[in-house]
Amino acid sequence: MENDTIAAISTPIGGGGIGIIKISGTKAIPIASSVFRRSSKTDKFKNTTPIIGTLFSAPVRGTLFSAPSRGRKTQATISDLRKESHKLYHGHVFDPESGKALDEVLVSVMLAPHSYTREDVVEINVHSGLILLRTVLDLIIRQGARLAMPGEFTKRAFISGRLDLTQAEAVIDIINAKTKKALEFVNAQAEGDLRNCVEAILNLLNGFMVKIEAAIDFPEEVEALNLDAEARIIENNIIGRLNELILGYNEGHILREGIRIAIVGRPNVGKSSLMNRLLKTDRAIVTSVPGTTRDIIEEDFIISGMPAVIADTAGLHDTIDPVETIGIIKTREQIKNSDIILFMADAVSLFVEADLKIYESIKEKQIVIVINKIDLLPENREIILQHDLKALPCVIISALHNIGIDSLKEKIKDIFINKIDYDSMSIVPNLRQKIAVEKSLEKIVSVLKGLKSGLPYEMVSIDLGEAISSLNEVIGKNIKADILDQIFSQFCIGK
Ligand SMILES: Nc1nc2c(ncn2[C@@H]2O[C@H](COP(=O)(O)OP(=O)(O)OP(=O)(O)O)[C@@H](O)[C@H]2O)c(=O)[nH]1
Ligand SMILES: [Mg+2]
Repeated sequence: MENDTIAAISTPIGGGGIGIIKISGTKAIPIASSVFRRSSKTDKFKNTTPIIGTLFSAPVRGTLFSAPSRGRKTQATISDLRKESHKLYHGHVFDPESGKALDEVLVSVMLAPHSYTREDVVEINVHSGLILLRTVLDLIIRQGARLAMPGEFTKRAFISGRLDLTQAEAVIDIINAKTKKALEFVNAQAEGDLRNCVEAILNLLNGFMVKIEAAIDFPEEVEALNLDAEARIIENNIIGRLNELILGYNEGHILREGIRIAIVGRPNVGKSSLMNRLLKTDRAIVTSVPGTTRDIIEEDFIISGMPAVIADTAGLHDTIDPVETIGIIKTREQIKNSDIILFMADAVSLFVEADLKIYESIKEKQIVIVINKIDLLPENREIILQHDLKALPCVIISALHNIGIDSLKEKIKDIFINKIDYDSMSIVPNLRQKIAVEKSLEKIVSVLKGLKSGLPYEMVSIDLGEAISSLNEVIGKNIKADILDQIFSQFCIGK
């Protein structure tokens, strides 16, 4: 385990009452004590005291680069801060080189192993403000701490065994939760629901592995091992549970990450204009030249209170232009990963041969037909769609003149709500976990097939081993270092 001491600003940058600098590691307490002068009278704040109330009910005495005024202050010693875990101390942070106080602060101390990282942790609550926070952080770094990498505190919590990987990942999801329901799921995950489910499955698979290995080592005992009955237990208990987890992802990811919407259609029908209208900004370039958008433009936004990710795409048509061709390949990829396709056409030409070709390639997806440029049609002109398209939800708009945009939002909201079956959702894995569960399921199906077809037990045990190792990956057992780095790099610095 890495044992250098790390530090970071743990609160968001920007205006606010308090900013927190977190330090974790063996040198956390020596570093904190070297820059902290305790108030002699008011050193007994317990961690049950509301921090905001305490910090702001006390008059602010020392401010940035000014000397503290009244009250006796003594530099904290290491043994002072080590006396008791989970205790708050009041005083001032000062620069040991100049002796000048930087701010009036509250310092909380959590001693190993009773902390988030299971190391000694010190949190310095300063008055918020970017310059002050950076100045204090620089000071801490000068005293021997290293700037923490994104997610490094949580990574240490994982490495020390305080959290399993599903719980560590739930931490990032709690921070990023976009809906109340998503927060419920990830809180359940932080409590260990996914880990418990996966561990129960792993217990059964590990037990099965023991029997398969016994069958390899003691062929004369194969009958007594009754592997057929064991295989039936696996088939009846595990396949269904793994499928439920996969379904949980498919339904729940909308709540976690937002519904994924792609605007798709021929060049020049007004896709980028609609994107800009929905985002209420000029995000995408709009021109009258067909083929303006070459790359996918993706943005998060809230649509009728629901989280969404919307993508403007390159117009689909036959082209030999190499740049456009790459854009079209990317559009096809985007379509695959989208929950709703806004299939756009021009009200004047409506759906021509080229549109119908596009339709053939997206018809398996959830489509909303969007007829744009209605302003170019004389009033009361009827719009008649081809047979197949008639059955699809359809909205008539003018992206340019802001007509019909609210109806389109309502339609998307209806689809969003219908897509979510709250009652059937219990555990909602993330994409990484779902992929590992899928791999495991595939291998378990091979195991069962192998047993039925009389495959040698050595071969069956290879598939079973892979099924077990994929599930271990979900909870972070024996996981490769590069995968861990990739997971924790998605965190913000300071968590
Ligand atoms: N009259 C009218 N013109 C529109 C409307 N929406 C877009 N346009 C115009 O149509 C042209 C193309 O618009 P874009 O939004 O760039 O179309 P696009 O589908 O993104 O085009 P590509 O990126 O080339 O695929 C521009 O001149 C827009 O001003 C509309 O509702 N009415
Ligand atoms: Mg465009």
